[in-house]
Amino acid sequence: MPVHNADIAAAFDEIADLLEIKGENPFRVRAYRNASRTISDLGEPLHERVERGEDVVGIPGIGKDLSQKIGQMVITGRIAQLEELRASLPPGLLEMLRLPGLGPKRVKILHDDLNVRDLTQLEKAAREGKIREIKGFGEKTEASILRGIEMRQVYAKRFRRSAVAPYADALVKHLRAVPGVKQLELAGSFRRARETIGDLDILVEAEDSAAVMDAFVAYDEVQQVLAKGETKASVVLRLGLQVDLRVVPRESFGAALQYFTGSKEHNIAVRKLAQAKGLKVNEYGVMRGEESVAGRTEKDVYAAVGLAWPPPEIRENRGEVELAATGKMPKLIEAGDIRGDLHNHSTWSDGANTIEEMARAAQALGYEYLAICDHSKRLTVANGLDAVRLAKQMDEIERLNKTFDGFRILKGVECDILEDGSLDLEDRVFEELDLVVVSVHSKFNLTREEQTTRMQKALDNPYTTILAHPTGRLIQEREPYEIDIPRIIEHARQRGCYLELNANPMRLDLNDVYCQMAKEAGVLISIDVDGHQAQDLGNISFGIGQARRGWLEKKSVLNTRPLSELLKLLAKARRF
Ligand code: DGT
Ligand code: CA
Ligand code: CA
Ligand code: ZN
Repeated sequence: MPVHNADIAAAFDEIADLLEIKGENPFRVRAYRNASRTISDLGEPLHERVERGEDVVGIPGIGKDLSQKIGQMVITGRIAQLEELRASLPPGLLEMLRLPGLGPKRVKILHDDLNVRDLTQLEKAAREGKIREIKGFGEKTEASILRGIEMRQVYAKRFRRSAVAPYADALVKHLRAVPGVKQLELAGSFRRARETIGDLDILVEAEDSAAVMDAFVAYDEVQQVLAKGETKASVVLRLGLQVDLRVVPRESFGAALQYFTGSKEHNIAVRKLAQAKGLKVNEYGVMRGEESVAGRTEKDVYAAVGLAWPPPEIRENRGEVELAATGKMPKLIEAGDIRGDLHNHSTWSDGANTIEEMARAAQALGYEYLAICDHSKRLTVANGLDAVRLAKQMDEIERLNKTFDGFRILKGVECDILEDGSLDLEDRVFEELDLVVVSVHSKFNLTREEQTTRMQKALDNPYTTILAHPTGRLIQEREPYEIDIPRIIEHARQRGCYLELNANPMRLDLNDVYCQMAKEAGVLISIDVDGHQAQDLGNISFGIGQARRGWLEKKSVLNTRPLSELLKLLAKARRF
């Protein structure tokens, strides 16, 4: 795995944070921050330069010292100075740094003024009302620190789906290779495509159960074996994730898969229905008295209870059992239904690839279109575009479009929503664009009423096409801001514009429940990766998983439309 520019940038940012906590020379701190920004904006992968034996001195802001550190990082994957810095500070301070709203400056003050060295001491100080006494902190900060600590403890129990997925794939491959394995399925929340995973559940049918158990506990990534029996074992992987494995007989495989896929609430509803018919459903089969009437496949199990087969993603007891009883099921959207992506960045703002590279990558996926929506000027940290640069970018897109066949780059912008709900660029700038994506990147702590009104006002702009990442949450890192999404959905319906399901696996915003709500209201959803590099286009699978959990069908999604139809729908969202 090569070291990406983003990794180097992150390392430099961390060095800057740690130096700042230590109270080092602010110019030195700034040098690392600037270098980090330069590197993330750089089109060219630095590891290639280093591998060619070239020097990186000469890139603005990268002198001899930083250049050496880049070389070290590319070759060894680490920077010695960063590791020394980490070791020289109480590890608790680094945890404090990760709380929302606590930057290095504030962590340093807390450490110096209150001698707080970790989250436990920080929580104690907050509970004792000591933090509000510090100049510049106040009651609101104190409360938000307490809330942040509380959420950390909640987050620690679960993993983001995207963090689990590569481990799940590798483990599945390892187990499938065990001789005698007939069937293998991932069950539980992972199969239901939940955005976070508590533990991973695996079901296997095998000729030789002992061989599967042995291979499982001997797996490379296993850190600890919690239990190992004849047909059941549990381990903890190095990343801290628990995995439960069960070997089940062929005639029960479907029943076990149904049972261990869950959700618990779904299963309870299914069992209740079965009971009314004099049947019992358990992990071994569907039983009438002592006799098993189904169990080999999941479809058989549902059919025996009089239900259509519900896709795993909607098994949350949100209406699917009642609907399945009528023999119907929604035809959920699939990855192949997506015809293009409507929210992507390029080297013009904070993306790592050029417009052309992004477009070629999209075309290679079989897409018909890709919208370039770089940030607007207020986002200076992301090198946001003003009217002049946006006009130049449009020229480039027109020039590039002449070189493509059967594929179109759409002209867009991700325009910042200002505090009062107005947009960061003047309306006339939007005139020539195909679409205007709007989103919030600041003022997350407004009241619910203020935030909702702000967003409504942004939707009211006659050029607004899509509201991106509407709740601003970062899974396992930042809670959504206070906002009344049902009201936003209703407003989007009246206004005739669209809402995004951001497919970045950190965001998945809108969430499943809100997607379902939007579908019922008839508001089209745009599923977009918000790509900052070509490989991000692959994140669409996470978006599809969440969309399916939200009951979305092909027709509920804007970017399943062929280009000609899409252009009509984009134009239709304009109001003047
Ligand atoms: P997770 O691991 O927290 O992300 O969520 P799940 O849904 O994977 O839950 P898990 O691993 O505890 O159990 C997997 C499935 O097995 C669950 O969705 C339903 C079923 N199951 C487990 N324990 C029970 C139980 O006590 N009662 C019922 N009805 N089902 C259970
Ligand atoms: Ca589980
Ligand atoms: Ca489990
Ligand atoms: Zn974006």
